[in-house]
Amino acid sequence: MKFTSAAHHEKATSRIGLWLGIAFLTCFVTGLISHTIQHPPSWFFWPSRPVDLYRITQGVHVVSGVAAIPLLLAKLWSVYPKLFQRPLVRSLPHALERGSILVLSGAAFFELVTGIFNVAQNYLWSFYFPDAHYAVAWVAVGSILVHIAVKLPVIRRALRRDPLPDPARRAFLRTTLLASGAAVVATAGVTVPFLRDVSALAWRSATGLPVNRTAAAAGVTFDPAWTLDVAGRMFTLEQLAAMPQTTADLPIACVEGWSQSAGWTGVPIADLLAAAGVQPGTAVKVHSMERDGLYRTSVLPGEHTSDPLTLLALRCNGEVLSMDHGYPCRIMAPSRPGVLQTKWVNRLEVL
Ligand SMILES: Nc1nc2c(c(=O)[nH]1)N[C@H]1C(S)=C(S)[C@@H](COP(=O)(O)O)O[C@H]1N2
Ligand SMILES: [Mo]
Repeated sequence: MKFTSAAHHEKATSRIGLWLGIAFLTCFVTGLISHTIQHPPSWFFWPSRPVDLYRITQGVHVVSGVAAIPLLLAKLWSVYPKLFQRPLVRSLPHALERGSILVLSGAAFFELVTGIFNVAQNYLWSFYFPDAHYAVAWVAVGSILVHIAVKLPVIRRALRRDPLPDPARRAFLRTTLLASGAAVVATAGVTVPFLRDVSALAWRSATGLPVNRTAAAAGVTFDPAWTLDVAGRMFTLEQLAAMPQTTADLPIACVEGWSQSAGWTGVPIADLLAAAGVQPGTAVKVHSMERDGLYRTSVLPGEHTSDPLTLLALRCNGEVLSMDHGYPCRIMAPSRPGVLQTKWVNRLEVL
């Protein structure tokens, strides 16, 4: 392709840059939400309703990240001749501009590639994904801001409407949007129910409710002597099953991208805490039978323990829980990341 072609026009570049900026900002904000729910500072508040709230923010995170990949490729394609222009550095602003593009492209690639591999549950690296993905997100956003600041005059000129857009340029923009849309449709089925059948890459949720970490992988086995410790009071499985049960459609929304709803039945945590003499709305730490493993415990904030749909679930879709889904009981709370829906629970500790 010649460097003078439609793709390399500054208007095309700026238009794609604008879309890419919107996709990245959306991805960044929803990513921050996800990170903060999992590492909540004291001021943080996350509502337990609507039930699908976290499922939606995390779905938007994954979908906007996927949409950004073709946009990033098109953007790089549309500017690449410039990347080889000599001299490499002309002035301080020029050096800043070049440096920011280098950091920006590197960080953006890192985020999108690690994100996709995380969705595929394919960990080809040795670093801890959430920390690295979170840290590099700030680098990406910082360099985007520098890039926009440096390019503002060009962007302003370029984004002004022109009366007669050139057809080749429009075709390039259209192709870029189509590629982005196709990437979304191919993957969004992992989280958007009505796209499940058309998404080629939605293999995680193809058959029934996916399992993340099987009982075997977690080293958890059935223990006939199991009891549940609620703030020092013990409950047997028979006692739990004899308490009034609530059934609700609640999603598991995994940070790895998939989400799926099921009918969960169990004892509301609020009732359990009341039965153990604990004040309603108290935060509790949930412990599981898992010995090690990053997700063997989680914290249920007061907002969640007082919600009548926050369940200690004993059944899924009418059946007793399978070992892999957390037998004898697990947390199923509305608007909560999958990693915090702790399985194989044996203790609720008041915080
Ligand atoms: N004890 C324990 N609970 C856990 C996990 C775990 O590793 N250990 N994984 C979590 C993750 S990441 C998800 S997405 C959900 C998946 O639940 P499922 O396997 O029943 O679909 O369980 C959560 N509960
Ligand atoms: Mo998960």
